[in-house]
Amino acid sequence: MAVQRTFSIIKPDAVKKNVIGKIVSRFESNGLKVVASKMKHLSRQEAEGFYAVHKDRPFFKDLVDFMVSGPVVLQVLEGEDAIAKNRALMGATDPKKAEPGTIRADFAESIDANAVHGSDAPETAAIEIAYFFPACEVYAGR
Ligand code: IDP
Repeated sequence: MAVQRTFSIIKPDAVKKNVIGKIVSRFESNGLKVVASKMKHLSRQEAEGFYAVHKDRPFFKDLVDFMVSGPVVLQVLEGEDAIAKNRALMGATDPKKAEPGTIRADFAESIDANAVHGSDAPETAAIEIAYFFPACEVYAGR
């Protein structure tokens, strides 16, 4: 499997819980390297644009309200099979269904406040990375 990049968000609930380091440590100890990182309080427009694919879903407004409720950590992770690896480390969307030992099982409260986002495919990873990071802020191959 080739080296890939994926986009990660540590969501407002996990930032409020003070577990940024614990989550990043899971990435690093599982072969994912942080190649871009910044903390940001998303505007409503940024959150709506990021989750535009869900705009017709009943949970869209709650999702956007939650994503603008506090600062988040935006990151690009790089490594072998990074997209699937990150999704495995995150666990299922609903923390009640997430495997023990996954980030969501350990740090998330609910399907709304579920600690992390991770890209689900190479195409979405490329779009999501470019949405928040200009190429000059991604330190690949360091
Ligand atoms: P993912 O984050 O595991 O990829 P998606 O289906 O892409 O899950 O959904 C994006 C986000 O929308 C989820 O992480 C979660 O915060 C929220 N979400 C998804 N489904 C529901 C739901 O049924 N109720 C409330 N929020 C949801």
